[in-house]
Amino acid sequence: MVATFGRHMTVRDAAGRQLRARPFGRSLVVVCGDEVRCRADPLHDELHVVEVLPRRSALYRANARGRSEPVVANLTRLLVVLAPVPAPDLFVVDRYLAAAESAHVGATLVVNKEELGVDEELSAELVAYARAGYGAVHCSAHTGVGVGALLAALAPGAVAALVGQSGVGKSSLVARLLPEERLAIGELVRAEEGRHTTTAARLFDLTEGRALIDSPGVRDFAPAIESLEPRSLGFVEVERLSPGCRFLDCRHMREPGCAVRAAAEAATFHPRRYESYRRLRRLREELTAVRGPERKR
Ligand SMILES: Nc1nc2c(ncn2[C@@H]2O[C@H](COP(=O)(O)OP(=O)(O)OP(=O)(O)O)[C@@H](O)[C@H]2O)c(=O)[nH]1
Ligand SMILES: [Mg+2]
Ligand SMILES: [Zn+2]
Repeated sequence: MVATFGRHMTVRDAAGRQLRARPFGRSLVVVCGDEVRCRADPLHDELHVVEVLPRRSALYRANARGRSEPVVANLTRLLVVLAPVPAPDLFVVDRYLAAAESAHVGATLVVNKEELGVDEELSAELVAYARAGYGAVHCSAHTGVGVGALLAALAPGAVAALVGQSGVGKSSLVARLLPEERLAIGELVRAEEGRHTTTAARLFDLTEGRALIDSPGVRDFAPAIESLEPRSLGFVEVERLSPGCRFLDCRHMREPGCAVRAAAEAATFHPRRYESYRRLRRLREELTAVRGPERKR
């Protein structure tokens, strides 16, 4: 599955041909990156998607009704893009990182528009992410600085999804990274640049089997609560620190003997990241209360 436009989508067959398709039945949820089985529709010049093959990985968000919904599938890396402008919302960044960790998908921060300069405040935050273990690539889709490093951060065969706030330059980076022979698609992306925001996720092939999924920008991102790792909520620092907590079922909020809270008080766990964890924990508890107790998995 290469692209979706509402109920319309583009699929690609084994020979690399792109074909128009439409899901067969209302209940079939198909997202960019999905592998699907199709059947020809003899009446229309279109295919019917009849089955979505099991997903090896997926990023799930909570939709407006709080239900889990896939965003992209079969990704092997999440590229969380931010830039000096628009002003980054790091709580959104944290929630993407938490969703990726919970999905066992490695995440990399992409700091685009580097030629605009990163102020001290953002630099300090980036240091905190580096300490947590997240790699970051500084680049510019405009000057081309760092785009080689971004490509190098993707292993051959990697399927990387670009996510982040609207206007950080995801589509511009895709246009920069497309190999020469795909210039036609690149031109299409470039023509859109600056004027149109991306409205549908779309997959682009790079060299050596790498693929990039461009996705629409967001103002906010709420991960689906049932897909979050229940103990750490996908915060890698919490995963590392929690063996030191007094209670095995510590939620790392007010519990006595909590090693996570102690680390945040000592600032060895970045206090803003801890605040981010607490917000996500409260959100999860609110949603769980609304929807009733969790079912055992
Ligand atoms: N200065 C500067 N501007 C950039 C850079 N990359 C992109 N831009 C500009 O940022 C704006 C948004 O770029 P897009 O590539 O459309 O951003 P996007 O993340 O795809 O946005 P959505 O599709 O809405 O999510 C455009 O005006 C680009 O020209 C960069 O490296 N430096
Ligand atoms: Mg875009
Ligand atoms: Zn704890």
